[in-house]
Amino acid sequence: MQHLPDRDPEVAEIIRHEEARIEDTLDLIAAENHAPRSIFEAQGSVFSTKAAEGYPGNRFHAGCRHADELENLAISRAKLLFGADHANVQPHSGVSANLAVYFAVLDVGDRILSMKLSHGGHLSHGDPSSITSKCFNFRHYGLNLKSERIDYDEVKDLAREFRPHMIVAGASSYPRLIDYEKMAQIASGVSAYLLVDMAHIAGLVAAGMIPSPVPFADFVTLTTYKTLQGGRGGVILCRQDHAKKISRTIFPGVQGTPSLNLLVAKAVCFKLAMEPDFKNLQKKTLENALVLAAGFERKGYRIVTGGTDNHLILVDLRSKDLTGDIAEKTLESVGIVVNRNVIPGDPQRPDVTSGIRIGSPGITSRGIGEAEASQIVDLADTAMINRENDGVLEQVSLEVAELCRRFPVYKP
Ligand code: DSN
Repeated sequence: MQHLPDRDPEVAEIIRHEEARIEDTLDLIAAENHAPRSIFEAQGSVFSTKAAEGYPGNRFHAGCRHADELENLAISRAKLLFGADHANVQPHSGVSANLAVYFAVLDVGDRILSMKLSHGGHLSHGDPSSITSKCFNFRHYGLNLKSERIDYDEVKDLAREFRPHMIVAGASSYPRLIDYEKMAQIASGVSAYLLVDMAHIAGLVAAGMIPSPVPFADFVTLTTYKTLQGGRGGVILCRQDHAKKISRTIFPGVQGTPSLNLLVAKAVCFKLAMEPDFKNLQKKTLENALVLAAGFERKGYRIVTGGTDNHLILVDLRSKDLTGDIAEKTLESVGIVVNRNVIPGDPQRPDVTSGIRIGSPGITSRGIGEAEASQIVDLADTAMINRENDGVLEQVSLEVAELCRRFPVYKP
């Protein structure tokens, strides 16, 4: 920071504290990651103030020559990265992207079938607390409570009964792969559109580490700051025949001028995601997730679905007489950052929960490998079972701090 400390020391100080928090803690929040500095430079560029309503070649503000170049570049990179016919890179967020898809091809009151939030879905997939549920008529499929996996026969039966206009696949806390081909068959059987929300797993898909929904879905939405390791923002991928409707729904439908500074970061993120280092990072992200799952299982925790195929695990804490809220607070007190999370069929309230969700992207991005991931399990377990023992918690904090020092997020 060259200018902010003079102009606004108070805010500069808060930013410094956040930088220190990031360096000094282990980020195991599955929805987060550490972006390279080039992403922050892109986000903080002069594009921050440009108004550019519309699309390249057809703007409602003058002076958009470079904005057009930038957006065209981001679009072509997104299409290449994901093998998509069309990309809209303007959504401010994943929720904006999902809203735009719903409104592009559905009428208010139309029926949508999606995974329920308490089984791993997302707020914007029609949770009663989300505006999406006020506009559309949602019904939800859950997981089979025995296998804790999607029961495609149940989804098919529900689809036949409910006759949705759209089916949504994708989740924010589902540790397994989704069979997009099956979902597409179910959708096509009832003449419904298929939307896949791959916000969490976009980086793994981009690197070819797990199957892509793009060949099977009418629409794919994603965010760029999770496994994809870019800055904030959303993207919609779709078939060419839906492109015009999506464009109109994003602008002027649900957004005004795009956040061009975020769009610069998206362009950079797509380029970085095509490089061999990124592929390697995503591979290690999967490997670390497996180590975390096996480690917690060895310590006597139940892992929802018995393991993971992606970057996250859901740990059922009940065998340790623990709830998610207490585990989250205890772990944060020693520098391990996770979030409490409901598990399928959770008897606890959503603000208490019986589980924690743990993701491997953040630790992997700072260079942590399998040996240290295993050490993190030991440290987390020691903290949770000794949560009332200040001496043990102090010792765990010191070991977490040492790990953070050995694996800096941002090299000096
Ligand atoms: N979707 C939220 C999550 O998974 O935590 C954050 O974007």
